[in-house]
Amino acid sequence: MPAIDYSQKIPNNVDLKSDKKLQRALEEWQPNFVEWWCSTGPTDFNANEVYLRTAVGVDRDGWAQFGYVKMPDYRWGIFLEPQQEGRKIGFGDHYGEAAWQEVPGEYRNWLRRLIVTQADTEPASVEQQRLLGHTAPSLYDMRNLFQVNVEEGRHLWAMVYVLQRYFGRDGREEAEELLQRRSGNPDHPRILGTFNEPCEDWLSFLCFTMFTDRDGKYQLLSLAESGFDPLARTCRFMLTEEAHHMFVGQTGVGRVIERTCQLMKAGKDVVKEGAVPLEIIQKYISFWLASSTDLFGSEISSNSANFFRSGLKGRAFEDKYDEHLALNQAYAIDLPEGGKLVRKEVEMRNAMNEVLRDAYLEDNQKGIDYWNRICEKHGIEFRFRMPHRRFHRKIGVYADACYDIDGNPLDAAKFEARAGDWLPTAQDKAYVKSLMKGVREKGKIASWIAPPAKGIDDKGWDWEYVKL
Ligand code: BYC
Ligand code: FE
Ligand code: FE
Repeated sequence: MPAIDYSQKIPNNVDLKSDKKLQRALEEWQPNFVEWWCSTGPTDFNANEVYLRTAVGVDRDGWAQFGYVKMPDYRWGIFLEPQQEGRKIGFGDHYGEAAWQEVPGEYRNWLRRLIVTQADTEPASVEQQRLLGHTAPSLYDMRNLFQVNVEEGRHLWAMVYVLQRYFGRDGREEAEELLQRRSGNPDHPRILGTFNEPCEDWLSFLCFTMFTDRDGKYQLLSLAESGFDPLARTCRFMLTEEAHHMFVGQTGVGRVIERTCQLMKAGKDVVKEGAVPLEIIQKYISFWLASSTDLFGSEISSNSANFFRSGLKGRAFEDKYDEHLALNQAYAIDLPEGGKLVRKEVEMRNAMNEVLRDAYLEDNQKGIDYWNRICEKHGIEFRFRMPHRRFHRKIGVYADACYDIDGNPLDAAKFEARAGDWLPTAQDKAYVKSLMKGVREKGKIASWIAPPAKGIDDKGWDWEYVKL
C-alpha cells in the first residue's frame, strides 16, 4: 500500500496514477463534485480559512494534520486501509473463503445497492447542514461543523472511488446520480428518510451528529466486515473520521444540558436567560433518535438475510461472535397483531437489521447516561431517556401503528393528543429557532450552550478557528 500521494490532483493511497482510465474518470467527476459543493454545501463561508484536519496517513496514530484551509481547497481524496494478506470472508455462506478483490458477479446488484445507499447519505448530510454556519454559537462550533461537512464530502469520495473502480459504467452513472439527488427535494429526494428531514437549528445538528452519525458508525462497522475487500478497507478508514462526528454530538448536546443545568442551579429562569429547557432537549433527542432508529431498515428483512448470507454485510464486530453462520438460530420479536404485541421467533438471518439496531441502541444508552451524569453533577433531578424503539417509527413492523414513548400501543387520536409531550411542537421549534443567532467573536459563545472543556488540536476553545 503506497503512502498518501499528495502530489496528485486527487490525493490517494491506491496508486491511482497507474490506472489511467480510472484516474481520468475520477478527474472528470472532480469538478462536478466541487460544483455540487459550492452550490449545495455550506453557504457563504467558502472564501474563509478554516482550521481543518486533513488525512496524511492511514495508520491509527497521527493520520491527521491541522491547518487553515478554504473549504473548496480541501484535499478530498481516496484513502483505504492497507490490504491484509490472506484475508478471509468472516461470515455467511462463504465463511472462510478468500475475501474478494473484485466484485463477485452473482452479488453485483446487491453490492451496488448497498454502496449507493451508503454513499447517498454523505452528500445528503452536507445539504441538510448547509445553512448552519450562519448561526454557529462560537467559532469553535463553526469549525467543527465545517470539519464534519468536508469529511462527509470525503466519505462520498470514498464510495465513488469504489463505484468507479469496480462497477464500470454503472458505477460512473451512480456517481453522477449521487450529485443529482437532493435532501428534501420531493421530486428527487435522498434515499433514506432521516436524510430528507430538515436540520435547520443547532440542537437538531447536535442530535443528528449524535444519533444519525452513529447509525453511520454501525452501518460502517457492518460493511467493514464485508467479504468484498475494497469496501471493507475503505469503511475502516471512514470509521476513524466518524469518531469526531459523534464527539461533536455527544459533547455538543452535553454542553447544551450543562448550560441549562448551571442556570437552574443558580435559580435563574432558563428561558429568560436564552437557554433550552431540559424538556425541549428531550423532545429533540426523541425525534432524532426515533428517526435514526428507522435507518436500520425493517425488523424482518429478506434483504438483510441476503446481505449476510452472501458475505456482503456482517454484524458489527463480527469477531466477537462465537460462530459466523447464524443458521438454525432464532431471534424473538414482539410483532403487532390485531392491536396487540405477540412475541414471535424469526430466523436469525432475517433479523440482522434488528441485531445491528440492538448494538446501536445500546451505544446510544451510554451517551444518554453521560448526559444524565451532567444533571446529577449539578444536583438537577431531571433524567434523559431513550424513547422505546417502537416510538414514532416510519419504517418496519411498527410503522403502521402508534406507540407511546414507552412502546405501548395507542390509537392515532390518543397519540396526536399527546405528541406534544414527546416530540418538539411548533412552539418548541420556534423557541429554539429564536435562539439561533451566530456568535463570531473570539472567546464569545451563545447563551444556550456552555463552552467546551477544551479546544481542537491543543488550542483553547476561544481560538480563531475560522478567519472571518
Ligand atoms: N428510509 O428490508 P428493508 C451515514 C428501504 S448513515 C427509507 O426494510 P434493508 C451517515 C430499503 O432501502 C449510514 N427507505 O431494509 C450518517 C428497501 O428499499 P428497496 C448509511 C428505507 O433493505 C450521518 C426497503 O425499504 N449506510 O453513513 O435491509 C451523516 C425495504 O428494506 C429505510 C447504510 O444505510 C429508511 N430509513 O435496508 C452522513 C448502509 N430503511 O430496495 C452519513 C447501506 C429501509 O426495496 N444500506 N428502507 O427499494 C443498508 O445496509 C440497507 O439498505 C439498510 C436497510 C440499512 C438501509
Ligand atoms: Fe460519513
Ligand atoms: Fe459522519
